[in-house]
Amino acid sequence: MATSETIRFRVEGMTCGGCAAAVTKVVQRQDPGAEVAIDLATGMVDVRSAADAATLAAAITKAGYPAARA
Ligand SMILES: [Cu+2]
Repeated sequence: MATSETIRFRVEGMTCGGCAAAVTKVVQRQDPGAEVAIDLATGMVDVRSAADAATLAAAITKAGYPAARA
């Protein structure tokens, strides 16, 4: 298993706790053990996970929140 690392994403379109919860759920669908820290004010999302960064960004984007590695 790959080593967990913290990956930072800049995510657009998150406006409230519901959005943050949705993004968290999307990440944890990719990796149930992922730790997700979201700063709504800046749109920054830190994910501690062994999942692939590009895969996570694509999943978040597909859920309606355009995401790119920060
Ligand atoms: Cu919201």
